Amino acid sequence: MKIKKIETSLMTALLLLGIPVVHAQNPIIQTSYTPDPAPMVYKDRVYVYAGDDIPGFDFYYMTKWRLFSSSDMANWTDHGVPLKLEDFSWAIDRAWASQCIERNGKFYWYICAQTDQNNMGIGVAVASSPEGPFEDALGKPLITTGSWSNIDPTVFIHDDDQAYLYWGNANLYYVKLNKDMISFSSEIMEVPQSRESFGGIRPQKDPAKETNSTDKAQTNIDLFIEGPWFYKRNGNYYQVFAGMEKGKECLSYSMSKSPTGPWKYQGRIMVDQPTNSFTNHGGIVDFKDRSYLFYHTGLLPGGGSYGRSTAVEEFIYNPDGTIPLINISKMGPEPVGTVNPYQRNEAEMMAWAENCKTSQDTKGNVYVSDIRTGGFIKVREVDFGEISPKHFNASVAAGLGAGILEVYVDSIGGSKIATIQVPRTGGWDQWKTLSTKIDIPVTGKKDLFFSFKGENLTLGRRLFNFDYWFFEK
Ligand code: FUB
Repeated sequence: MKIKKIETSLMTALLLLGIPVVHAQNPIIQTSYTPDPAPMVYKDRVYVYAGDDIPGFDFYYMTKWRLFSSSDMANWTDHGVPLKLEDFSWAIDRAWASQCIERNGKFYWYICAQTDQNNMGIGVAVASSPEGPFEDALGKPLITTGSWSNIDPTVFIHDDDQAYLYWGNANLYYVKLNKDMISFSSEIMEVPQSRESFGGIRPQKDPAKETNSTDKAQTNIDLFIEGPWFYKRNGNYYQVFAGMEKGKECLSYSMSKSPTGPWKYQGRIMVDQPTNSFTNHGGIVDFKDRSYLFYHTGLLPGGGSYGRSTAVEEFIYNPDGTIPLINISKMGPEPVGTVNPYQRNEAEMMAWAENCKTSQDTKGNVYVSDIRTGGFIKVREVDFGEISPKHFNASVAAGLGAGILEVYVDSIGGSKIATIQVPRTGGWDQWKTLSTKIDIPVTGKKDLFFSFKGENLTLGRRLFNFDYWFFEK
């Protein structure tokens, strides 16, 4: 952790000196901790429903769920907190892993949380848009069997319209959901586990057949731990799950030719990686004809096992449908789209950010807040076209003056194309759209940097809030 802090302050120093710095894209969100990513492709965007870690605790005490989306896999828009524990009258703690799915224009977000009966339950919230507003569909848990295994729901709608909800920790369960997606008529089924189906068996389940723990450590047997991710692709059904690797979680998977098994263990997907986190939690989707693995690490500065962040890697399936071994990377995937600078773009759409956060007002509007000197936002693949814009506009709010918003292309320390001095606007929620001329013409596709500075005596203090930006020709 110390090394990371040094890296961060070195980066800030380089930026203040105007020296270009190359920034990684993983973890994909830098303004909050975002464990247990659950990607959902809807229309032309990937949505990532995630948890919210609070580093500093020594357990997964989590109170809300966050949402981000992207149309290009490089710039991620923060949609704030569409769901929190208080939205479920029966939930008392542990806002753990979740997944959202669309059916007939409604969005069903399956979550798990600690119930007032002091075990874990699975609930479902419903909305008419992927961004919410969501509300508890039932006013009670959908699954509540008095078990601590009721965590990590994963949902999938089969070609024949039958929806399946799988979940579990140690034991893996499923039900067939009714068409309303908020009830089920089938009994809860437990999926049998064996070496053949999930890589290993737990000693307490079948002690006679299991090796002892020493043998297990030596042979490094895999196990279904938690975090199932169920989907179908090209006639194959997949259960990706958090498995076991030398005392910490890896990502593993099993395949089947039917949605209910039998499952055949296929091996590990992400193993022996310096993730700086005990847990891992995977989700796989195809988007724009490419395949992506979402997972989490504790690699954001200040992070760790209780400060986990979403990361993503592109991969290519083997010809037989099996999944290759995937390593974590700092760079993440290449952009698969561009940003149009001539429309309103949210400031909270970013490929990388430092020394700023995001906040949400009472109407749900998300904006960039807590901006400090040395901070910046990077936006990738902004396509200015063949004719340079003439003006840059930014919607900002400041309770105190003296903030400066500089706009660079290529890198900070590259070409500075615009500068806005941000005055007091009358309050931190009093938005003003400020406009300035472009100093240096800019054309083609560029990475754009918003750099935050302050006049004298502003070091360390809040500079301004930033809601959206656009260029004009
Ligand atoms: O985030 C809390 C729990 O940690 C999740 O429910 C598990 O999958 C593990 O990631």
